Amino acid sequence: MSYIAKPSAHHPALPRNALGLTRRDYEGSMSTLCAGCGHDSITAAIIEACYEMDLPAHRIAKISGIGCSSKAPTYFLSRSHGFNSVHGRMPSVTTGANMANRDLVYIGVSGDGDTASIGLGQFCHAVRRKLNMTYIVMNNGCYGLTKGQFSATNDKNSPSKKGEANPFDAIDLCQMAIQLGAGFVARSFSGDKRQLLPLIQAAISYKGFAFIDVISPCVTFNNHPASTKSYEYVRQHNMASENKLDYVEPKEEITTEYDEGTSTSVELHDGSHLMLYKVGEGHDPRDADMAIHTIRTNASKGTIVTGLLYVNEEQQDLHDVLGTDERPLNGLPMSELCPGSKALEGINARLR
Ligand SMILES: Cc1ncc(C[n+]2csc(CCOP(=O)(O)OP(=O)(O)O)c2C)c(N)n1
Ligand code: SF4
Repeated sequence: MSYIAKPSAHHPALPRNALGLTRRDYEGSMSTLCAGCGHDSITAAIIEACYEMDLPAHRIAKISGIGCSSKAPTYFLSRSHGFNSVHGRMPSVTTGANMANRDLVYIGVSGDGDTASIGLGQFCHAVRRKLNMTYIVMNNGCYGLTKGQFSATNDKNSPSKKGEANPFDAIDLCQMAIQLGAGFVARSFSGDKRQLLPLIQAAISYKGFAFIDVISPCVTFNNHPASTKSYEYVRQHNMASENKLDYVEPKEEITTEYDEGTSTSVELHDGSHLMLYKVGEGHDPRDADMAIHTIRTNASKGTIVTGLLYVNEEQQDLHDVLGTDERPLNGLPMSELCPGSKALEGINARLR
């Protein structure tokens, strides 16, 4: 309940990570979302990921738009920088923050309404600019906050709770992200923490644009048996339910315990690895065409492919592309930021 504050005291014997912090230190306020909302499970996975990666909370910036999903950052990482922006504008706010301070870890949280409708243009440009961020869409196929209207990711054959038909084809954000040049594209399910956790960890380690579309059922407006974004449907049609993913930090020894030909190891920019066990039959996540083909052929059979769909191990991020200074802009001294009136006169003279 929203009026119940979380107790600040916690058991002294709680396990601690390398920074001496407990999981509680990575939490936020008490959730005000409906009990059973998939978004809360994603919040739990983000908390676990940051705790396990020993991330200092003050080096993280969490940014969102508007929606139940965009409220979620309030419920994790209360010690981090946070900005709850305007509907669909999370990508541009994140771009500005990232340009000013490239040293922070950026976690963007959005909804399918926030990203696939009002924020679609912003999403496209963040992808093509290869912004170094983790972009998580909490995808429930509806506008939860405004009482369950269809969103643009709702499947055509998936009716509303009252049986109203959806006349439009869905936008598949993963396909779109791959086509626009995202370097890391994954799909998961809020009810599959075992899969979601290593994907979030790998996305945070990835340098460049990392996108995770998480099917996250809205228990209040879109969790009826006919909905393709319901717990029941996703559990029955999730192609990766037998798969296993492991995130291996750079400092840990990389061990292999899989059969040749059924798994692969993806190296991320910081030297960490994402170990993939049986990701579909013969699916190579380095092949963008194969990733799109896999998503499309399975979608036509009503199957949702989850796991790491595509990764570009060589991707440059926006700062590499623009050749910006290695140091964050907000750390440069005034003498470098302001070259002086002589330099300005030179620039003005060139424009005359
Ligand atoms: C400019 C603007 N237009 C419309 C709205 C109304 N509005 C608030 S949230 C929302 C959609 C939320 O859906 P989604 O992003 O999928 O998040 P969910 O609530 O389902 O998690 C809309 C249309 C708004 N807040 N601002
Ligand atoms: S309305 Fe739906 S999306 Fe919003 S909190 Fe409730 S269950 Fe979650």
